Amino acid sequence: MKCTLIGAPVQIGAGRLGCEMGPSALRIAGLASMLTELGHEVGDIGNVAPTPLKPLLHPNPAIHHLPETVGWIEVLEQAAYRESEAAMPIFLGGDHALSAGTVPGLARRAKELGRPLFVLWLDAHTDFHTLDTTQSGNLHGTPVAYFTGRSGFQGYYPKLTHAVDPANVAMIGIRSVDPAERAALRETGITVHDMRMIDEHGVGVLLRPFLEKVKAANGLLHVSFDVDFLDPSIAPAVGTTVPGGATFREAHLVMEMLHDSGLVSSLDLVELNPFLDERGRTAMLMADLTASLMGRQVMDRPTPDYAGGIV
Ligand code: EXY
Ligand code: MN
Ligand code: MN
Ligand code: MN
Repeated sequence: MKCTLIGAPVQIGAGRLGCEMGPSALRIAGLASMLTELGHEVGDIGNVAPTPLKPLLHPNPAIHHLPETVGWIEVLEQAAYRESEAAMPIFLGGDHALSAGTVPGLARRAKELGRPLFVLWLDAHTDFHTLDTTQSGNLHGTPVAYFTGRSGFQGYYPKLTHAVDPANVAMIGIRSVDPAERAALRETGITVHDMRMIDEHGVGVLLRPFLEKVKAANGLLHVSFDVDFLDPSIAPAVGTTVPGGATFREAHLVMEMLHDSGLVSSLDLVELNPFLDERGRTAMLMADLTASLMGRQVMDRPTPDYAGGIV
């Protein structure tokens, strides 16, 4: 499959700096060569830059970096629409505010193809705040609210011409939701599988019906993968860690099932903060999980360096 890496070094949506280094860390982790070894034709357009800043001021005093965030959303909506014409776009983040750009651009492409866009949100958080409800003012907590058409963004974020139907969104890994988000989520058809559900039923049982729904609708599936979906013990390089996340095998099972479904048409890899990593192990895990998404089988995994220990 043809896929294109698109660097999106957005960091001002997060509460702490560092995601700007995410695209480089994912490239250094060897993502492109891992995908090439799987037989994919991998392109890399480098990093995009935000469109020129507009003077924007929102009454919520907590909000910061609104003009720059809007600049990223605009450029990423254009990039997602453009790059999805001939290849599978893989966005290298950058914080999760970038998905406020990628998802609408992909929804525009899907509309042109006459197919609905579905979104699988792998995250500890629901990212369902509006500009009025966010208390942290960190705009990486808003993308799902924006691209599913919640009010409160008009006049600030770009006009949403292609929204995603909330019924086409499923979230897995949720374990940190603010009261305003919880109240709003109840009003929508978004499927939320929190970690309790995963513990009780297993991630495979929860993911399968969603994949069947996408297939039945002849949909395109966008996967938005936030590092903090994973348990902090295996993925420390993220600024919003929440204990009790997905294990190594739960995460790989999700990716293996997604590959087998043949439904995935685009991917965001977000919230990697290399400043918080330990010798690049989180970046390498994200690349490893992407390889599973792109077809690497468990039986084909490289043998660990057993000789690296005491002989
Ligand atoms: N809900 C909290 C807030 O709005 O600040 C935490 C958001 C974390 C968002 C990260 C990207 O997933
Ligand atoms: Mn900030
Ligand atoms: Mn997120
Ligand atoms: Mn998160």
